[in-house]
Amino acid sequence: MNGPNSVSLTRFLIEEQRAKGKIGADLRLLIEVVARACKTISIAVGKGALGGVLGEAGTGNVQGEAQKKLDVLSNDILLEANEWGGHLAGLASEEMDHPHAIPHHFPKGGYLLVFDPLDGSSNIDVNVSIGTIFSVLRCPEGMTGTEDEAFQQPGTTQVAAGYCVYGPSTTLVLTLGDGTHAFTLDREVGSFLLTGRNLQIPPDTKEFAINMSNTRFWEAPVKRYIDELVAGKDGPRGKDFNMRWVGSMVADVHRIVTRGGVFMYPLDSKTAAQGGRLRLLYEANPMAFIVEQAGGAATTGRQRIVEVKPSKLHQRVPVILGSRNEVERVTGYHGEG
Ligand code: P6P
Repeated sequence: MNGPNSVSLTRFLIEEQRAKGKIGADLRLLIEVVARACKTISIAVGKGALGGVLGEAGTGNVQGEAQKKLDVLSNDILLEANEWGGHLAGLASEEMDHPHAIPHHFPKGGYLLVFDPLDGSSNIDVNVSIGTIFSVLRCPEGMTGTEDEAFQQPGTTQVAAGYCVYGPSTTLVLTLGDGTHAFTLDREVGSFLLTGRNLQIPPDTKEFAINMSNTRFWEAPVKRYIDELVAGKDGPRGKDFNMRWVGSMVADVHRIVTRGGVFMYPLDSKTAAQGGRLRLLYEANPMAFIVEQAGGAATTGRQRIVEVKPSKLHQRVPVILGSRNEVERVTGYHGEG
């Protein structure tokens, strides 16, 4: 609860700035504005069928996916929250074909915000956890922040990344490049309070997350790895494993950041033509930054996700992330061919 020893997100950011001088006023404002937008989204999500925001919006996005009303609403909330502050040069989103320019009557800043406003949309109408994922970049010299190319930076250049999971509690997980930290929304006060400092993902696990219905499409190294997990204690791993698949990356990653595990949406013959299923700039890169800062690992199966050089704004990549020893094992299998 919000007591004398509770640390709000604002206090955390100010104390980090005082101690390490790494969070200037613009970045602090950016994080606080995004957090405030997530509170607004949490309220809209929480209304469910009573809010008149479930179901399809009747529009489609650049991914060729039908947009849910909450997808569009969440996107608008994040745009409106971030336009006036003077901290951004531009914004990009899963729901927009190209970057959104800061309106001329507002000042511009040096950061770029790229986000998936509401990930896991297929779960919205069935009351399963969903979330917002965001990544903060610097606008490259000589660019305005409205070009696709301004956002096409490898994940190693991220200044900050986070997600907000709208579940039984609303929890913001954030990295500014110095550890991964969790803040839970105190709904009575309306503040995010620090509930986890320097989260550490256990290097080993007995829990894996993958959509098993894609088994027939997997590459051999993934098939080998999953077969070994399913073989359990009678197989080469000598221990039993458990499986979870929420169908909402934010929920699966939050479980892994909280108690360990490995999450996989690997390259398969179904998604090979697009390069994978999940989007690099606003799903894979922020989650990889968060996971690595919590001691985990994140690869495409063939390289660190954050070292992929983007060539398109909505580029897709394979994703294997979580407990380091498991990610290294399955990545090693890829290296063996
Ligand atoms: P599938 C949600 O649409 C998403 O982008 C991720 O959040 C989730 O992990 C994945 O797709 C689920 O994909 O193929 O299992 O429906």
